[in-house]
Amino acid sequence: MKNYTSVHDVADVAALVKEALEMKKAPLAHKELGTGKTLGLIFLNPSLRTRLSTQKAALNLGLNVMVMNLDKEGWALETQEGVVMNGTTVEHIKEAAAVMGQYCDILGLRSFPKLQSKEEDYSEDILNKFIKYTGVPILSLESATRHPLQSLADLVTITEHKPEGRRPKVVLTWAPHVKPLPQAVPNSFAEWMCAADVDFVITHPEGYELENSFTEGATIEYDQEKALQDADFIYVKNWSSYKEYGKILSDGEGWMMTNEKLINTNNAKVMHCLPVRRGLELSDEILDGPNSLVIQEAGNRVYAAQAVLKQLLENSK
Ligand code: AN0
Ligand code: CP
Repeated sequence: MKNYTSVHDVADVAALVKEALEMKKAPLAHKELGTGKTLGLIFLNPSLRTRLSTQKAALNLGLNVMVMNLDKEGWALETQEGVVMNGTTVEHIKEAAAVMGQYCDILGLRSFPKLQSKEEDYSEDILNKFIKYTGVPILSLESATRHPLQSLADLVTITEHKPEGRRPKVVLTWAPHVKPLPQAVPNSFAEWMCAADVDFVITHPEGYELENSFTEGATIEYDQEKALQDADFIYVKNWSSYKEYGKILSDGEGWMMTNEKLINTNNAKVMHCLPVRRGLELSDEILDGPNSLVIQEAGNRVYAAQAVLKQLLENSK
């Protein structure tokens, strides 16, 4: 593995999940692997889980870690080619990324979409420029279109909790939100589920279809009640429209996940990447009740990151 930006960078998904589960059993088993090496974590957007779990994973592997909130603590970045920098941007991404590559052996980057232009966001311009100019392996901490560390932790969590002896049914269900959110988490979850040994259904109101390439192999069911029938896992997430790019199309009344909706499921476990809006995306009763896996899921972010960092370190030896 050279970079970790999507499921397509993973040669063997099942083996990576197994590696993460082994890390969970013995977190310090490879504590010499990162000795003398440095991981840089660059944030252009806020984070709680990704920031802390990736630091913890790195420390478990003996890596040094440096964290920078580039949006607040760095110079204003220019990302366009060939511009005269006589405006507000102070430093070009070409130099900034190349300089960070001088200090780090692996660089993690969080860079959300702006949700203004589909073409700009889906070109993954900032992520690709980091890959081009740093000269070191890049670890996505959520990019414009994907969140692969989250998706790996999600698959690890499903693997731990799945029923014995049959393929689990996993349902991704859209939920309401007050702010237009990226499609990165659902895109990424969908492409990982399509690569995993699960029956995968996506449900959302009309107009919230994800970009096709992420959902190939999934069943799309617009009726949430039908979709949830016999589910083993329900993955709740809001996203803004891809078609009418970055827009909120309706208030989504009736789409919040509640205990009542679990009745025709297989006593489904409920997941969410967090942060979650209580009483809007998910009811309090679910989050505080026995079917919620959200805390275990967030806990698994450490071992997902650790399995990926281990592979990046081994491949760069
Ligand atoms: C972000 C998103 O939906 O992509 C980060 C989730 C991990 N969520 C919010 O901005 C609330
Ligand atoms: N789930 C997740 O990535 O959370 P943070 O945005 O807090 O890192």
